[in-house]
Amino acid sequence: DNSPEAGLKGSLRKDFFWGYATAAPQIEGAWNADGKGPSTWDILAHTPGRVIDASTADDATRSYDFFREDVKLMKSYGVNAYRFSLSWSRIIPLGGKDDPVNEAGIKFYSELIDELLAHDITPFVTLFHWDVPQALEDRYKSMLDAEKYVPDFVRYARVCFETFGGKVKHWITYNEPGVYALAGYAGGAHAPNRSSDREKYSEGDTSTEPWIVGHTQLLSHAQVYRMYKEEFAHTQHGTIGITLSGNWSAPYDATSPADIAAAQRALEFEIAWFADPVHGSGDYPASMRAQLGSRLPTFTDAEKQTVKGSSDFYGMNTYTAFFVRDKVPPGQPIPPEDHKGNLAWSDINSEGVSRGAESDTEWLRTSPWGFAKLLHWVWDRYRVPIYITENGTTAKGEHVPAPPAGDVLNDVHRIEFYRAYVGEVAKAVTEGIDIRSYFGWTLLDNWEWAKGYTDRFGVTWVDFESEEKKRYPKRSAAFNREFFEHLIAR
Ligand code: PNW
Repeated sequence: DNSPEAGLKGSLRKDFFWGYATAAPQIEGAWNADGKGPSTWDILAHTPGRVIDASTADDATRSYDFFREDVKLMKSYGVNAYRFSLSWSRIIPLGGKDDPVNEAGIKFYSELIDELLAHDITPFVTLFHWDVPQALEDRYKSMLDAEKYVPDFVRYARVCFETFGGKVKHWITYNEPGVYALAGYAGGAHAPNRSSDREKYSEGDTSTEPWIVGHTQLLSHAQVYRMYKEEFAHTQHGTIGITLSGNWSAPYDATSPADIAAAQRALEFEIAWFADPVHGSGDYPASMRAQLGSRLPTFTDAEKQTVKGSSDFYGMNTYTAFFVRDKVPPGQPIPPEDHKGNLAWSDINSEGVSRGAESDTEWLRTSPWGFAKLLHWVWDRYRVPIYITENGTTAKGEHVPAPPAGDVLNDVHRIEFYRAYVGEVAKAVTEGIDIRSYFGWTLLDNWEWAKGYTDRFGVTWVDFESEEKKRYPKRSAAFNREFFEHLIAR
């Protein structure tokens, strides 16, 4: 019996969407096939020293070639939905509003969408999962120049709605604008590799650029949302929103007012940075303005009106929870490169309790207790239907050479993760929270960005040494199938 509590049987809505999520740059491969233009991530992968195992995503899992096998696999996993992203530079190789559309790219995604629909799998389509066309980076530094960037993104979205909107009814504009801004423009490890750290990176200003890049994503997201509502919704009848990254933050010392405030600040810097403008007041949280001052861009009144309410749902990507404590004492200056709200992390709290079991990924531990709190925090603050668009884990020791031998497909750690997290979804629903989807991250072991092939997040083992990137189902895939059948009792 896979139920955490027998009482949760059938607790998910009959029309609940569940399945797995992926991202184009992590699975497609075919990086320059059939007219595709290079993305910033292709350039990063081809630059020595940028990816820890020196791998590229040139082939990845070869899903460009094997998408029909992927759909078959998903069908065998019992899913009723699939979240994937479109590669902007496969559709418009040079990216810009006056640049030509690549018919081969359109054909690929049309065939994928048709294949999904033929198998009764509902497509959830992300327009942007981190791969900017390199041409736009070269022309005007992409998101650092909102005036030039916004019309280019809006036109790309228009092409997608016009081409796929008859069949796609669930759209996500951006995936995790905050992680994109911080990893690419503060830490610098992600594309386009900008940071103030001159030992590692040649360009960038960590104190200002992440906030500008976040702002550009909000403005362009909101324009695309309004365009969809005004020009497409009445004939296409779809929903559209944005997906935000957010992990729970709890005070290190639950009796310390400073730590309690730090945990709240952590949630605001990570989540409310985007969620307050979109789902709340229409503006950035006061805690961010107080710390960042004029380094944080401002919205005009007209922009606030456009951004406010610009998402039909709360798209939630979540993985873990942290304990946080106050860092710089009040009254002392916070360094401008601080992007997290002046706090420090800990794996244990003041009573020595661990945030959860370790995975192969240093920031990610199994912390379902935090997920339960996060769902309530988001629901109480924003009151919009929640689509969980990513949740999953690596498992300790899975980074072993292919083909899988012994017990490697028996991914107990991942099963326990899903059992606990999906159980919290069902429980939250019984507590009155409106949750409409759950997408596990991810369908296949894939190219985990700057970590290359070293982190395996899939419910499917992929043999990257084999020519055809052979797929082997892990036991978690069968577990999830049974678990969701139990929770969505029809
Ligand atoms: C997400 N964090 O990124 C992305 O959407 C996926 O493409 C990625 O493969 C997946 O999570 C696993 O990393 C995140 O530090 C990266 O909290 C970092 C964090 C969260 C999400």
